Formats: sequence, C-alpha cells, structure tokens
Amino acid sequence: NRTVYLKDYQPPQWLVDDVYLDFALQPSATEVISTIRYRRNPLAEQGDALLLDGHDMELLSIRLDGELLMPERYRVHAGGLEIPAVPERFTLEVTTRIDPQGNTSLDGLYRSGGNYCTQCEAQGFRKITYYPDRPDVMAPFTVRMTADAADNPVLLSNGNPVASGKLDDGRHWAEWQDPFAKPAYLFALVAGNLACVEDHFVTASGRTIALRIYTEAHHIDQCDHAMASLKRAMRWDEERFGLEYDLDLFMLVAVDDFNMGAMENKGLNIFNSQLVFASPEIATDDDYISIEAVIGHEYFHNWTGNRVTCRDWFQLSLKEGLTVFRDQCFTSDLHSAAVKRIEDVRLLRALQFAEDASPMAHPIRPASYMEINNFYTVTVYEKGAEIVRLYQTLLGIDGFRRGMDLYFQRHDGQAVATEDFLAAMADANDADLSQMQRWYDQAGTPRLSVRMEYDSAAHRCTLHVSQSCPSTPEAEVKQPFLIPLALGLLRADGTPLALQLAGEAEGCGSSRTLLVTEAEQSFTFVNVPEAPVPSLLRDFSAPVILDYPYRAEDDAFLMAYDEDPFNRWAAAQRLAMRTMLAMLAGEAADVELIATAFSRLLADPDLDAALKAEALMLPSESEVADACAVADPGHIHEVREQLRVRIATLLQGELESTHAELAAASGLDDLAMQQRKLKNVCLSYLLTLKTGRVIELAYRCFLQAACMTDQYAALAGLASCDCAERKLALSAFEAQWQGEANVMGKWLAVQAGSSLPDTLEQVKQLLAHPAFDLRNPNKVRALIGTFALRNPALFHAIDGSGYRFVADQVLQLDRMNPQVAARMVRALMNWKRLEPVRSGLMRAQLQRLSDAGLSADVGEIVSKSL
Ligand code: HT7
Ligand code: ZN
Repeated sequence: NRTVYLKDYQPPQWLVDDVYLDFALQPSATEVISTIRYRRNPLAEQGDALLLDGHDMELLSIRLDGELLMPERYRVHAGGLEIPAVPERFTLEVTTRIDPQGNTSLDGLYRSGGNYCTQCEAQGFRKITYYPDRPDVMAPFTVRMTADAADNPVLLSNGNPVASGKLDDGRHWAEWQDPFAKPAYLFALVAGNLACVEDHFVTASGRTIALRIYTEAHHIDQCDHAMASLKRAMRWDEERFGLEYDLDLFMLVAVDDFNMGAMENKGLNIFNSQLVFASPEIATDDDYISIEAVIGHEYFHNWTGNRVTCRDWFQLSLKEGLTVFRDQCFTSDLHSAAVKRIEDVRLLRALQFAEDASPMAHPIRPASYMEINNFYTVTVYEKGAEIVRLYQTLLGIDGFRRGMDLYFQRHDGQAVATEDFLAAMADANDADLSQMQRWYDQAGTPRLSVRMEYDSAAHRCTLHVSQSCPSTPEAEVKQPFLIPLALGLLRADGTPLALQLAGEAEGCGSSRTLLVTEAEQSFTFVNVPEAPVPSLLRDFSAPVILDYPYRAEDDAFLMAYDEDPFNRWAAAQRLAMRTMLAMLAGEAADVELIATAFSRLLADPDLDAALKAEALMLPSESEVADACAVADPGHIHEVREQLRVRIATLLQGELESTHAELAAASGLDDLAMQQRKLKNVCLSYLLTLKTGRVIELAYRCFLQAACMTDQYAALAGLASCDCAERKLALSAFEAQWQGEANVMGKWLAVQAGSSLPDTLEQVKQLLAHPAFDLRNPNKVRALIGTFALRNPALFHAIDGSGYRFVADQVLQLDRMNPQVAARMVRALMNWKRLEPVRSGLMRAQLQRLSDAGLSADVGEIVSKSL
C-alpha cells in the first residue's frame, strides 16, 4: 500500500469553477452524469494531463467540451482516470454507473433502510464520479436527481431546492443548488421515503431559518430532543463566537447504517440514528447529552470545517480538534462544566494516552498515512481539542475569541493548514506562540514531573518542573512543549494560599497558570508560611501525565479540600490507582483510607451528585494496564473487582442509603440526571456483593424503571451476575424492545460486556440473533466492539479464544466494510505491552490476519502493529 506524505503536498493542478451532477437513481444501477468546468491553476506546476480520482464505478462515457472521447484519449487505472492532454479551460462530462445496493462499505452512495444516502468524507466522492477528490478543490455544486416517486418521495441535496417536477414513468426529479463553494467531501444526497419534523430558528440578525429533521415515519416522535439541541447549538454559536447560520434551510437526516456518528455535509447533515432518536424510554441520560453534543458538533462544523476547510487531510485536526473543543464548550456551558471536563479527560486518558503509547501513535497532524480513514482518531479529535484548549488557557477567553475572529476574517472560503490557525491566534493577540507548533508535529504524551522544595526559614516554596516525552514512531527525541501548568497551594487546614512568585510585589489569587517551556524549570513562591500541598494541573491544563510524589494522605486531603473540582476527582483517581497498583504488586493496600475518603465525599453537602459519582468510579482496567510496564489483564480485572467489593463492603450502608434517597429522581433536568448517575454508581458497587438482597434490589430497579437510564443500569449490573434475575431481565428487555434497533444494540452490548465466564459463547450465539447484523456498524460496535474493546477480562482470556474470535470477525467484516473492520482490529494492536503468554497469542492472530488478503484500512493497522 502506498504511503502519502505531508511533505509531498502540491497545490491542485486544475481548479473547478462549478459542478453539475445528475443522478438517475436505481437501487443497483444508478447512473451519474457529472458536468464539471475545469481551469488550470496558475499557482500549480504546469503539465497538460488531467488526473482524476475514482474507483468502484463503471465508466460509461467521457465528453470533453462536448466531444465524445474514444478510449485511446484516456486511461483508467486502479485509483482513477487520466486524460493526458486537456486545454487550459474545458468542460468535462463523465457518465458512470454505480451500485448503491451492493455498496456495503457505507462509503460513497449506498442504501440504508431502503433509502439512498451518501458518505463522502474523506474519499467517498470518488466512488460516485471521477473528480479531483481533495479538500482544497472547492466549487459550487448543483445537483439534479430523478427517482421512482412512490419509493422516494423525498429528494434532498446540499443548499436550497430550486426546482422539481414529475415525469411520465412514475419517476420524479428535484434540483438543488449550494451557493457556497465546497470540497467534494461535503457533498450529500438523500432520497427515500422519509417523514419530516419542521421547526425554525430566527438568527441574531433576524433571518428565519427553516429546520427539518428527516427520518422513517415511526421515529418521528423521537426527534424533539434533536431539534431542541439544534436550536440551542445555533444560539450558542452566535453568542459565544458571533457565528450565524448562512443558508435559509438546515436539514438533518437520521439513518441506521453509518460508519461513524454523523457527518457535517453543507446544509444536509447526515446522522447515525443512534445520535438522533431520544425519549426517556429509549435513551439514557448519557445518550441525551451525546445527542446534544454531536448535533452541536456537526452544526459547529458549518464554520469550522465547511466555511474554512482543510488544505489536505493531514490538517484534519484543524477542523476536528477545533470543533470538538467547540462542542465541549457548548456542553460545558449548558450543563456542569466540571463534570464535562472530567468526562473528557477520562476519555482522553483511557483512549488517547493508550493510542499515544501504541504502534499507531501519531501527532495531531500526522506526517504520513496509508489510509486516511484510519486517522479519524482520538488523537486527532480529542488531543486535537486539548491543543485548541491550550490557546484559550494561554490567551484567555477574550484572547481566544480575538484569534477565532481573525481566523474567519482571513480564511473564510479557504482551505487552510494548522499553521494558519496558530498564526491567527498569535497575530490577534500579538503573542509569540511559535512553540505551539511542536504539539502539532510531535506524538506521545509528555510526562511533567514536579518536585517541591520548601524553605521554612525563608517561607519560600520552589517547584522544580521537568518535562520529557517518550519516543514514538515518528521521532525518537522530542523538543520541549509549551505546557501551561495551572496550580494552587493548600495549607494544612485545607484553605488556599495567595500565590506570589518571587519578584512579584504582591500575591494574586489562589490559582494561577505557570508556563513551562523548557525541559527543566523552577518556580519559587514567596510568603508561604507553611509547607503546602500543591494542587497541580488544575482543570487538566495540558494533556500530560503528571508525576508528583503525592502520598495517599495527600490525595485524600485534596479530595476533601481542593477548590478545583477537577482536581478533587483527579486525586480520587490517583488514590484508587495507587491502591490497585499496590494490590497488583501483592503489597498491603490501604482500602480503609479510600473508603473513608469516598464516604466523606458522599456526605459532602457542597458537592453535586454527578461529581460524587465521577469520583467514585475507579480508573478503568485499560487505564490500570497502561500504568503497568507489562500488563496481565486477568489479574487487573480481579484486583479491580476485589477493590470494588471491599469498598462496597465497607460502605454498604451509605451506598444503600444514597441509592434509596435518590430513588425518586425523575425528569430530564440536570439535577435529576446527576442524581440518577450517583444512584446507579451506588447500585453498581452494591452489585459487586452479589447477595440475594442486592440482586433483588437491582431486579426491582429494572422492573420499576421509569426511564432507560435506570432500566439499562440495572440490566447492565445484572448482566454480570449469575442469577435467575439476569435471565428474566434480559428476556423482558428483549421482548419489550425488539422493535427498536438502537435499544436492541444496548441489549447486545450488556451481554458482550458481561464478566461471566461464558460471555464469549453467548456473544457467538448472538451473532445469529435477529437483532444482530454484521452489515450494520451499530450492531457490530455493540456486540463485537464491546467484547473486544470494553471487556478486557474476557477478550484477554488466557487461552487466546478472545483474540481468535475477534480476528475471525475482522476477516469477515473486512470484506464488507473495511472502515469498521479497521476499528475492531485495533483491539489486537498492543501485544507488546502484554505478559508473554497473551502477547504471543495476540501476535499470532495479527500474523494470521497479515497472511490473509486485507483491505488497505485493516492492512495499515496490522502492518504497523507487527
Ligand atoms: N467529519 C465527520 C467524519 C466522518 C467520517 C470519516 C470517515 C468515515 C466516515 C465518516 N463519517 C463521518 C464526522 C465529524 O467528525 O464530525
Ligand atoms: Zn467533526
């Protein structure tokens, strides 16, 4: 497979003035006529050949300025079409035939639920027609489509509808025009039998925008939350960034078969139905929050991604990191900022830190790729968002806004690079941010080591800070990063100290941000009357691993007194991690200390329920594995469960009473959601005791649940208990929800995530269940994905059965949908970090895969892992 390098970027040789697409839609033989006006790019290298991307299509004809080209005038090869001699300006008309029904990759034009839809990011457009399929070729599109009118009453594309009509043969047509120049990856078409909910939004400048959500008719009453979320997102972007919507119509379509969460096509967002449908009966509180966040995310792309797009795919984080940051701020402004930050950091530490330590480690702007679809990663998205957040931490909210304003002023309508974003931030604030560039070019998670020295005679406290970053595939030696280190110092009674650096006239505030720019630096605070406990990296001010010799008592102290809610949570995580690592090493672990600290948190009247819940959740098994030089997943699972049992035993009374006090939490307001979260964390601890009494309690919760959050929490808990209630609950859930595909996904997931020893057998049987479908990515993620990526104890079974099963599924999936197969195969990537027996077994499965014929997607992951 060919590797593409950032350093090889060349501007496009041909620019496109406009695109006219005409689709004659038929399930298995859709004909596409593209009429495109090209002109030479004066800024590019000269040469008379036109090279267009394209594959998986039947080429029917080519006309250049009206003249039909004979085959000797062009060449078709595996990746595209070459016309060796074309004039300075010309119109090319290409007719292709494609097979949407047979397209199981869900990339390009395909069918979902009997409807037509498209997915063109990153390179799906080249499966529709021959085109310079790269994001820096931008053009206005006009789209006409004809289709059978009875099967496809709704015909949609980007922009505004301009004309439509009926034909004699039972077909009809519609024409859409998008006035904004866009790259081909933002093109979309949807046709089918869809119902629509309609609403409107009045922008800050007084324009009325029509809002429409399309879905199959039986889901239409599950779209209210999505519509309300869209309106909240539109208002928020106006208020926070001064950004208004630009077309008169915004459409969102929900489809069941989708490779990712959603897609920001101009004016016509397409969503995985899982991220649209909600009602308290079918969606959990987490689903509600995710739906709002993803609707926000795709909407925010209209400016960060669509109006200003990427020059090439190496710049993906320019739009994704920035848009994730924007959606994080949206959720944080609407709900609890502390809980949002904790959840985001939990995800980053669990998944992105692991990716950074894996064979697929890459900088947020990779220097090369084999298959771009493999780079829609937690690094590009979540770490990318952390790097955008650094600008805001460094420049303040107003400074960040000035940078954003300048970015749009300079680049609206352009395809740009991450350097342009950095320059806008720096120029708008007259700041030297050149060191920020290293975050784009260097992979790996930096380790920030801090040591404190206290001089009791001089009342001075010095923090000695050093940073380092491990080698990753792209570079062995790393240059120091610019790391904002937010901190506070606490006195022994828990009160914060005013912070005054040596050389400053007076102290200013109890929290401040130091700038770490060198490999080693020291910062001295004066007027420090006693040796303090430092609260470091407040609000997770940079994506680094903090190394400070905290003692267990310090963590318990910070859990109780830190002003920064994030750091109260971070201290709880550290304490739990320390306890588990001690247990793993066979050392004495002070479980009493952690239980007492949890008990104090539970009783704290100033702490909201969701924060308590977050603090009580132990670091995941994979985070513990990451903290071990060599991981034994079976032992890790045992130890984590043991700790949960011991905490539950010590706190049983408090857990039961908290659970009972919160039993009545109802409604969809933040308070009720937070209370349900804590209630269900308590239930999950209690269930570790596996007594008849707690099983009865869980089963009662399941039967009496008034919403999916409670029903699902009880079911997930019971799923790991070998008891009659488990079977009853699973059957009742199946009977109740067999008509709701997305809810049945939850049913598959709880079984795949069960810690019972026969889980793999159950998963294999579920492959044949009518609720499962290998062609549907949601179901694959729910069953195979949960087993492979979220059930470490069973996936890493010592006999290698989990690895073999996942490899078998990857091989099957790869023939249908390489993108989804490539997500699953990542479970097999980290064999080098495992103890020798599992390491050998996992590697053997990778080798087996490598010996089979693989797609470029899976091939890249396998070859980089071996
Ligand atoms: N920008 C979108 C990315 C996406 C995607 C990428 C590859 C294959 C399928 C895909 N579907 C959507 C989604 C987003 O980040 O907003
Ligand atoms: Zn995105």
